[in-house]
Amino acid sequence: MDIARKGPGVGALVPRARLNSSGARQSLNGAWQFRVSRGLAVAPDDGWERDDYRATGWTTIPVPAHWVLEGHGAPAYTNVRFPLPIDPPNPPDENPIGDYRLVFDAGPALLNGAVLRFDGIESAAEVFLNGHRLGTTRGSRLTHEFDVKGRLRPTGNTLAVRVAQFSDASYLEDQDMWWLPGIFRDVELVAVPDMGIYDVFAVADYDPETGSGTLELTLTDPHGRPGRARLSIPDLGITQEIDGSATLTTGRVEPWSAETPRLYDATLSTPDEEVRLRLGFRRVEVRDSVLLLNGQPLRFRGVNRHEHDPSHGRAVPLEKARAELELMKRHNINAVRTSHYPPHPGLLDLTDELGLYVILECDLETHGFVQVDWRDNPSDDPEWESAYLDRMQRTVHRDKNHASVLFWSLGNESGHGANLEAMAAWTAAFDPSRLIHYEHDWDCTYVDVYSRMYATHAEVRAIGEEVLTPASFDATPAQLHRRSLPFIQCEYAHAMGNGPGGLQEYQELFDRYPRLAGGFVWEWIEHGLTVDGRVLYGGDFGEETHDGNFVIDGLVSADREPRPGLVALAHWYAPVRIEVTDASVRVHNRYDLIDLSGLRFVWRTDEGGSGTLDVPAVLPGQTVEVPLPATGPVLTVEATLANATTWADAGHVVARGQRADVRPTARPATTAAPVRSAFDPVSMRLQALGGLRLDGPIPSLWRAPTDNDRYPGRDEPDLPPYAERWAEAGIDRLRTRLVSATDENGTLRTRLRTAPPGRDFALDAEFRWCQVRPDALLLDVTMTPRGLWPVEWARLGLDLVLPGRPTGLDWFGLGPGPAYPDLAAGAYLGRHHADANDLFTPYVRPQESGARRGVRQASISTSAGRLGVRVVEGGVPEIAVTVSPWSRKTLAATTHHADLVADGNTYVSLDLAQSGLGTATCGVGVLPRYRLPARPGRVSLLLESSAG
Ligand code: IPT
Repeated sequence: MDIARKGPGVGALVPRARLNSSGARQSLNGAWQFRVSRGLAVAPDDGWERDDYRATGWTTIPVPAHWVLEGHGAPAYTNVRFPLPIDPPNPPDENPIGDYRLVFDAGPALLNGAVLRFDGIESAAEVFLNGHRLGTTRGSRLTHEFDVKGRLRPTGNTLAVRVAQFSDASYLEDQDMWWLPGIFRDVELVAVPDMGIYDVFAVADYDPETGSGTLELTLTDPHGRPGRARLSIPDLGITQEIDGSATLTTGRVEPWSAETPRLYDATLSTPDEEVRLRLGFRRVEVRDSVLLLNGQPLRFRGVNRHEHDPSHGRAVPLEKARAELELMKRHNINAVRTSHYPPHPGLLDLTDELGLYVILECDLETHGFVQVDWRDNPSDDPEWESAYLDRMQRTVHRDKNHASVLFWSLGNESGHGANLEAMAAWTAAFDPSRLIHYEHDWDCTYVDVYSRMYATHAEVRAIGEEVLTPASFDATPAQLHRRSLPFIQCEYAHAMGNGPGGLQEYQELFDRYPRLAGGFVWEWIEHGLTVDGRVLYGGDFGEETHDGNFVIDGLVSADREPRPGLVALAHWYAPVRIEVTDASVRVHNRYDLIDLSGLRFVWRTDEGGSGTLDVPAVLPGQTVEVPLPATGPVLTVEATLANATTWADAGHVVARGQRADVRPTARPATTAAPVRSAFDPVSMRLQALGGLRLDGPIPSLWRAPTDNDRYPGRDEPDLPPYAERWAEAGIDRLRTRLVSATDENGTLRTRLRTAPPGRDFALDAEFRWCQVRPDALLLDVTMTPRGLWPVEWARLGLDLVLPGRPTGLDWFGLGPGPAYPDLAAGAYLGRHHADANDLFTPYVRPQESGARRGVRQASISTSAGRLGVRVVEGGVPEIAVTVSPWSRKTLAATTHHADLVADGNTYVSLDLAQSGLGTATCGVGVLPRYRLPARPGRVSLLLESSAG
C-alpha cells in the first residue's frame, strides 16, 4: 500500500452525480471483520485480502464507524497544528492501519454491472474484491466508486479494505476537528444497468425578469459518451426525449429559495432505469457588488456545520442530521457552510427540501503549514495539483444537482497557490451557474465573492462602505474587481462557551450595507465526545499534542441542546422585526424574497388580554405601522407561522417584539433596625432572615472565567485575556473588611471596604438595613470605587450563600433563558420559572453561566427554604440574578462539567451591572459599550424569606 504519494487515489471511476435511481442497491453496512496494526511495516501481508483467507483472531466492527470510537485506539484533537511532523507526503511510522473484511452475497440485479461505492474513509484506503485490487481512495469525506462488473459473484464475495489513519492525504485534511480514522460513511453496491442513466447534470435556472425557467440537462453514460432518456416533469407538463443534452424553456415556474423551497419532481427514464430528480429553479448572481438570488438581494443568516455526534463522531445518523436542520430552521437560520468538507450526501436532499442555502466546501485544509510559514504548502506544489483537482471534481459532481448549493468552496485555510486557482478554473468552467468561494483569496483573483473570517466590526463596516464611494484614481484592476464583489463573513461570532457577544452589531452592519451578504456563525455544533457519561475534549485521550477544549464551540451542544447563543442568534436572524412603541406596532419584513402573508401576528398583555393583529402584506425590506392593539404595562407581539411547515408546527414563534412600562415597586414601610443577633459579629454579614439561614451579601466583582475571558481579543492582541487581568488585579480573591456598624434612626448602617490582597484600590460599600416584617428586610446598597482601578470588572454585584441545594427560580424579568449585556436578544419580559437544571448551562468546561437579566422580582428556592428578592425604588430598576449549585471558585477550578461537585449550598449573585461576553476565543473581545470599568452603583432590595 502506497500512502506517501502526492496524488489522488487510483482506480476509482470518474466522479458523477448522486442519483436517486430505481436501480438495485445493496448496502454493505453492518458488522465487518476487523483488525488493527501499529504501522504499515507490521500490517500483516498474510493473504488477508484473498477470498480463501480464514480470518482468525479478528474482531468485528460496525461499518460505518470510526475505529477509535469502537474500542481500538483513541481519538485525537488538534486545531491548526499537525499532530505529525511536517514531512509531506510521508505519514509517521506509528500509523494505525485498520484491515476490514466482509464476506457477502450479491443480489442478482447487481451481477450484470454495478459499482462499489464508499462515501467516506479516513484517510486512505486500498480496496480488494475477491482478491483483486480495485484501487485506492484519497479524500476522507469524498465518494469513490469502483467498477465491479464481472467481479461480483452471487455468493461468497470477499471485500477487503486496508485503511491507514495517516497518509499523504492527512496533509490536505488538517481541519480543526478530531482525527477519526475508519470507514465512517456508507458502503454500497449500486447497479449500473446497460441501458441506464449513469450521470446527469441538471441546471435549473429562473429568470426573475420573466418568471420563467430554463432547464439544461446533460446525460452521460459510463464511458463518458452522451446518454439518452425520457424526461418527464408532470407539474410543468413536460415530457421529452433527451439525447445527450438539451435546453428546455419551461414557461412560468415558482422559483426555489430557502423561503419557498419549491421543488419540481422530474423523472428520467430508460427501459432499464428510472431516476428521480427534484428540481429547484433559481438564479444566483452578482450585480454591482450585491449578491442576488432570483433577482433580489440575498443575505446569508448562516452557520458553519461540521458533522458530529457525541458517540459516533462524523458518522452522523441521517435522522439526527434532519433534526439538526429543522432546529436551524426553527432558529431562523437560512444557510449552512459545510465546514470544511462535503457532508453526508443525504444532507443535500434535506437542505433542498427544508430550504437552506449551502456553501458546499471541498475536503481540503492545509492549515498546519502556517506553522512553518507555509513552506512546502501543497497548495502551491505542482506535484499535488492532480490531488487538488480530484478533490474538487469529486465534490462538485456528487452534489451538482442540488438547488440549495449556491456556492462551491475550494476548501478552508490552505494558504495560497496555483492548485487552488486550478480548482477554481475547473469549477468555473464546469458549472458557471454557481459562485466560487475561498476565504483566503483576499485579492479575489479567482473567487466570485470576497470572503473573510472574524473580521472586526470596524473592518466589516469599511468593506461595506468601500463600494459606496467612487474608487480612487490609482486603484489597480484587481482592486476594482474586488470592489465589484459582494462580501460575506464565512466565519464570525465564535460561539465557544458562554457567548457569542457582538451579534447585534454585526447584524446591523449586514442590514445596512448592500454589499454585505451576511455571514456564517462559527459554529453550529460542539464536538464533545461522550465516554461513560463524561463529555471529553482534546487531551482527554492522552494526546501529547492537542488543543484542549477549542473543539468545544457551538450554538448547540454535541447532543444538539441549544446553547443561549442560539436563542440570541434566532432573534437577529429573524425574518421580521417587531417594534412596539408607545404609539404603534412597527413591523419590518426582513425576508429576502417573500411578503409576510405566511405569518400570523398575535398580541398579549401581561394582564391577560390577547388577540391577533392585522398586518397588511409588506414587501421585503419594507415596514408598516399598525395601531397598538392594547395598552398596559407589558404588551407583547409575536409573529408566528400561519401554517405548519416541514420544520415547525403552525404557531411556531419566529419573532417577538415587546413594549414594557413597568413602574418600580414602592419602598415598603419599615419598622426598626434589625436585631444585631441576625448578623455575624465579625463581618456583619446577615446570617438569618426569619427562619431562613443565609450568609451575605458581600460585594463582588468577579465571574468564573468564560472561554472568551481566557483568550486575548483581536481588538487588543497585546493585552492579556480578561481572566488573567482579573487574576493579576486580584478581583478573584477579594477581602471585605467591616469599617463600621452603627444604628441610626431605625436603620442599621454598615460600611465595608472590599479590596484584593496586596492592592490599595478598593470598593467601598454602605449597607442600610431596615426591618419590614419579622421575615423581611429592606436593604439599601451604595457601592463606590476608591483609588485607581487598573482593570475592568466582570460584575458589580452582591453575593450570598443559602444553605440547601437550589431547586428552582421564579422571576419577573427577562427570560426564560440566561442573558448577558451583549447576549440578551431573544429574552423577553415576563414571569418565568427555571428548574434546578435550567439555572446553569452545562458548558463542557465549567464557566460563568445562567444569569437572568432585567429582574425586578425573584424567588429563589432551595431544599432549605425560599428567599424572595424584590428591587424597590431607590437605585437601579432591575438586576441580574444568578443562582448556582457551585461557587465561582469551584467553577473556575474544574475542567469538565461532569466533575463538578456540588457542596449542598446555593450560590446567589445579585448584580447591578455585568460585563459583556465578547468572542475573544476567536475574534473581538467585549465591545466598549458592554465593558464595565470601575463605577459606583446603588440598589434597594426587599429581601423576604420563608423556611422550607
Ligand atoms: C478558523 C477555522 O477556519 C475554523 O475551522 C476554526 O478552527 C476556527 O478558526 C476556530 O474555531 S481559522 C482561524 C485561524 C481564524
